[in-house]
Amino acid sequence: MALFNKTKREINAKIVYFGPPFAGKSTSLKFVHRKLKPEHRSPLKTMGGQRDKMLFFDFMPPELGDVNGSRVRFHLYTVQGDVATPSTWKTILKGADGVVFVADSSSQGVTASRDYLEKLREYMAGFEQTFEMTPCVIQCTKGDLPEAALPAAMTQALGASGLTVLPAVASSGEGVLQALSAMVKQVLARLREQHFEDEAVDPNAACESAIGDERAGEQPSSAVRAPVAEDSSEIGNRPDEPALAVPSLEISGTIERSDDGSFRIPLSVKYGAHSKSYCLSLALSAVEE
Ligand SMILES: Nc1nc2c(ncn2[C@@H]2O[C@H](COP(=O)(O)OP(=O)(O)OP(=O)(O)O)[C@@H](O)[C@H]2O)c(=O)[nH]1
Ligand SMILES: [Mg+2]
Repeated sequence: MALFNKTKREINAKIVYFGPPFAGKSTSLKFVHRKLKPEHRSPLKTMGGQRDKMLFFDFMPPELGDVNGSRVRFHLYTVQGDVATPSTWKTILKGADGVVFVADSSSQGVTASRDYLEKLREYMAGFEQTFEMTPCVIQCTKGDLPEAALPAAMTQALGASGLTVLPAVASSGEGVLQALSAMVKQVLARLREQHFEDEAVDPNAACESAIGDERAGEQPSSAVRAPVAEDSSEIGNRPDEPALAVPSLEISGTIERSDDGSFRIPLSVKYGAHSKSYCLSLALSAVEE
């Protein structure tokens, strides 16, 4: 769910690139990063160990305009590596405002893509989310390979009718920005329904206008947020709150260890007169010195 930073008048929306191993998730994310003007995006960052390495950055093209007086920053995430565990994916997917499902449309990739779309539905159901609530755009990669399935065939094979299904070649970048643009458009439509009813923005401008010279050097930009709790959008988003109230955070119970080895830390977030409970899942992996 989008986070609203009232002080900065910024809406932070999270988009996750999800899909089967080797479908082209990392290639797509890196392509988007290269194509954005450096002044509009953060550096590309990685976090985590050998197994579940997260790849992420954020961007905020000025041409997108205001949403009810606030600017929208999009945070893009994926997990790198074919061994990402369900708990890693669930952590990343939690609180997502949209998912770009990177499907592999090569003849060997269709079955895995169908299975992973099913997994995605399952994970989202665990957060009580559906594709009606959290939009999903399907980017069919490897369209350059012989015998690759066309989007219509992928829609049928994946059981994805009702979703936007677009062709792409991640390795050349063809179709990658179009898929992101469709995603951004759907996320903005949801934001508008949820919180912001009278903004006038051009969602198509979000990606296209931010395309820059990929040879340009990186500029420092704003911090990238970590994956956020599912309904943290409520924090600081109430019209009756004083603008300068500062949220406080405390551990509200006993830290437990889950079956998958991660730690579950119960947290209480207080904001003005409001209080909300969260659970932080923390997976630790050793870093070789
Ligand atoms: N021909 C072709 N190759 C692609 C395409 N997209 C990705 N690849 C290649 O497929 C391989 C896997 O791409 P990645 O971007 O690493 O895939 P991924 O989904 O991030 O994979 P994991 O992180 O391992 O799950 C790389 O060798 C890419 O160059 C495409 O559209 N066409
Ligand atoms: Mg990858």
